[in-house]
Parts: sequence; C-alpha cells; structure tokens
Amino acid sequence: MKIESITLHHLSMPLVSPFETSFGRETTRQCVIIEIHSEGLIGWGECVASHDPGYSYETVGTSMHILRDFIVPLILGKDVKDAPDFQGRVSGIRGHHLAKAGVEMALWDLLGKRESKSLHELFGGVREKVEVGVSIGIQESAQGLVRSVAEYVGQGYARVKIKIKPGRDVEDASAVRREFPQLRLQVDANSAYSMDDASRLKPLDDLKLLLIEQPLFEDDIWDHHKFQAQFNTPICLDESIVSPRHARYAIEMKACKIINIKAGRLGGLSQGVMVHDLCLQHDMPVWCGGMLETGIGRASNLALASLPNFKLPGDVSASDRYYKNDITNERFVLNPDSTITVPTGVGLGVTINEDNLRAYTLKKEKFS
Ligand code: OSB
Ligand code: MG
Repeated sequence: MKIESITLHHLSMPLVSPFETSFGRETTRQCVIIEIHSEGLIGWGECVASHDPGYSYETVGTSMHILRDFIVPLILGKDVKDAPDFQGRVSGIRGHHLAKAGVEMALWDLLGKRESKSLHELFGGVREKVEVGVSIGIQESAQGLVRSVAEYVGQGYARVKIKIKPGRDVEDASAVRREFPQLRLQVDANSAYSMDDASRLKPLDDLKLLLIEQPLFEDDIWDHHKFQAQFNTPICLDESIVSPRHARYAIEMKACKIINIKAGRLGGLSQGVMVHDLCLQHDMPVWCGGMLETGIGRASNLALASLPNFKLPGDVSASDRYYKNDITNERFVLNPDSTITVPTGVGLGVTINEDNLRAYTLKKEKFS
C-alpha cells in the first residue's frame, strides 16, 4: 500500500465524567488520531497517549514528535505491505509503542478496506459479540463509589473494575463487595504499591475478586512473582507487559495468572495478537484493556477481543460511558447480556464524523 499522505489530529474530548486513577484525574481525554491516504482509500488509527505521562512515559507531545520526526519519514511515499512490514521499518525506534500502534491501526483499517474484510475476519476472531465490563475511577468516598457501581450495574454491566490507590483500597473494595456479594469485581492499582504494602493489601484476598491488576512498578516483573506467591487472587499485569517478550518473562517467572492486552502498550495490534497466541499456548487467559478510546480505538479493541483466548470481560464499555459526542458516526451500545457487538464492516468498520473530529481538534499536521 503506497502511503500518499498522513495527517495527525491532536484531539481533546470532554469525558462525560472525570476519570481518576492512582496517577491522576482526567476531565478531558487527549489523543492523536492518524489518517492515512493510500490508493483511493483512507485508514484511521488512534494513538492512545494522553496529555500527562501518568500511565506511560509517552504523552500526546512525545507521540506527535515521534510520529512527525521519525515514523512518518520512514513510511511516507513508501509501499508498506502489512503490519510486519511496518514493524520492521520502525524497529530502529526504541520504545514509543503508543505512537507506533496508532499508525499500525490505520494500516489495518486500510488493509481491511482493500481486501473488503473486517479486522475481526483478518485476525481470525471467533465471536460476534464480546463480554465487557466497566472501569470505574476513584470517587470522592467509598459511599460515592458504591453509588457509581450501582448505577453501572443498573445499566447492565455484569463486571466492574474499580481503581485503587494507597488509602483507597481495602475499604473501597470491601464496601463494594458488601453491597454486591455476587458481582464480578476486580481492582486496578496502576503500579501504586511496592512489596512493602503486600501484607496490608492481604484482606483483598478475601473479597472474591476476579483479579488484582498491576499492583507494583511497571518495570518489576520479579516482584510481581513474589506478590503473586502471597495471594490466592490472580494477579493480572497491564503496564509491565510492553512486548511479547515481557509476556514470556511474566509466564516463565509466574509473575501473574492473567494478562491484560492493550495494543497501544504493546506497539500494535499485531503485537497484541502475538501476546494472545503466546498466552493461549501457556493456558494463561487474557482480556482486553481500554484507554478511554474514541470509536476508532474501541472498534479495534472489539475486533481483538473476538479472539478465542480473551476469556475475561474487557474494559470496552459503551460509547455513552465516555463521550456524549464521538468522532465516529457509529456508537457502541451495551447489549442486555453485558456484551458489545463486534463491528462487521470493512476495516475497523467505523466511519468518521467529520464535524465532531473538527470540533475536538486542537492541532492538525499533514504530511504528503
Ligand atoms: O489501567 O486500565 C488502565 C484508562 C486509562 C489508562 C489506564 C487504564 C484505564 C482504564 C480505563 O482502566 C479502561 C477503559 O477504557 O474503560
Ligand atoms: Mg490497568
């Protein structure tokens, strides 16, 4: 596919409600939308870097820089065959997976449109709809959290994840469990703890949680092994797994029992499929994480989550949980059985709402 032009759209979108994690609070979500023109077709991708380097060292600022100054020159005017070809071209760029993944997504959209296939078909997905849950940020109080959980359960979400941080962990999770004894519940610490906190967190083990996500530092897979050894609840790694190699380290070290797959963090959808396949071989279930995506990234998450080893509900909620107006014309809705239907249209299966895209764009850079 001859890459004729690339446009970077730096977006800022208001969230329907603030999202607070152990690393900060967002009321608007920023990202970079990537538009690639090739042979009469347009491919769209989403780079999930946000404004602050809280979840990842990458930000909208670093990804604009890496995209503009390094990735774009490597592919503009070139004939890029597919995802492996793209990964080969950018292999000299260390890290910056969120930036690379945004471009790879646009290439998959183009590939699907060219072959008249959905991403779900290209990946070999095995289900038409995927089980989903909702990720709830830290609220002003445990009571406020219980109210928020009740609201989402009322909307039909059968699995809830709550964010925890020091001072807002055992008590918050216990309050939710007390009110919802049967709810499929899990917690996410976003690296807020160290091994010194393990004994204090031990009461989490009595709350019948599906998993404890990323309690410790991102670059410390070995301490997660020690943490997992002290807990019956499965540990799930998110931030630590930045490549298929890291997934292998975690499996070999018994650092976790479950892996959260995010194509952005791994450097591309192709890498997400690789981690999926590796985990399948090792009987380790995976689930699809989320980064508060627009309809573009959400469509790609649904296609990925249709693969067979996605055994737990994903953080892929309905569009209205995030945005009043989205940049895709399609909005994703929650089915009564706590699933979302996988798009079947060609490529990502979504179309762009140009008015909304323009309204949310802070800055646009075109290369041709
Ligand atoms: O750790 O899973 C995370 C959002 C932004 C950054 C990191 C995380 C999250 C979420 C939200 O938990 C998941 C979603 O998109 O609903
Ligand atoms: Mg997480």
